[in-house]
Amino acid sequence: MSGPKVAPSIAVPPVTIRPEFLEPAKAACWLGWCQRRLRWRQERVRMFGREYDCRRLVAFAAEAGLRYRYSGTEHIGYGLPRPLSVLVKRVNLMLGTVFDSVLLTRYRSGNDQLGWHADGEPDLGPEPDLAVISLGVPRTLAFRTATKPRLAVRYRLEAGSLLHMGAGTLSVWQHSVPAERSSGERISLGFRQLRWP
Ligand SMILES: O=C(O)CCC(=O)C(=O)O
Repeated sequence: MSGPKVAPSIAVPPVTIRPEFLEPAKAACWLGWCQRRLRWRQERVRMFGREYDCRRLVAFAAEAGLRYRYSGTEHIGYGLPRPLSVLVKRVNLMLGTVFDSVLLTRYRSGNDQLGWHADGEPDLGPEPDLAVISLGVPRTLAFRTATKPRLAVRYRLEAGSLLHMGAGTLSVWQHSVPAERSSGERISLGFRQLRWP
């Protein structure tokens, strides 16, 4: 005899998306501001005994004195530029978060990409939150469970959208931005909390 039937659940990451957090004209202004006003850095990765340029550029801004370390890279905060600090406050107000830093990732074309990761660095605390504003051309943000059997979900992120990976997402789900056939540029602003009480 078989037991009671349980309806299969569709597991998806606890992610919320606000598609027009920034209206289109504002998102375009932000794209220009980020391109012109930030200091973009080429990171390097070591694989099989050789060093390569990562297929993306990054920029970092945080409240003074904050430090963010991952995969051999260290970023130090020297204060948030005023427009970014206003944006951080707006995101915090909307999401009830206490983000104090932004790691920006610049995908110069569809050839630039970001591999699977879960932002598990100790500087982000025990249960990190992460929110992402997208600017420029749409790109896919892919999620998969860290353990097998793997579940996978993909979101197409348009300019101006705000995606929030709520608490618990990063401990179960990895994410990536796969390469694709597209020629335009995308910049993502990844909001993080580095100061812990
Ligand atoms: O570019 C994106 O949308 C993802 C950024 C990201 O994965 C991160 O900041 O950890």
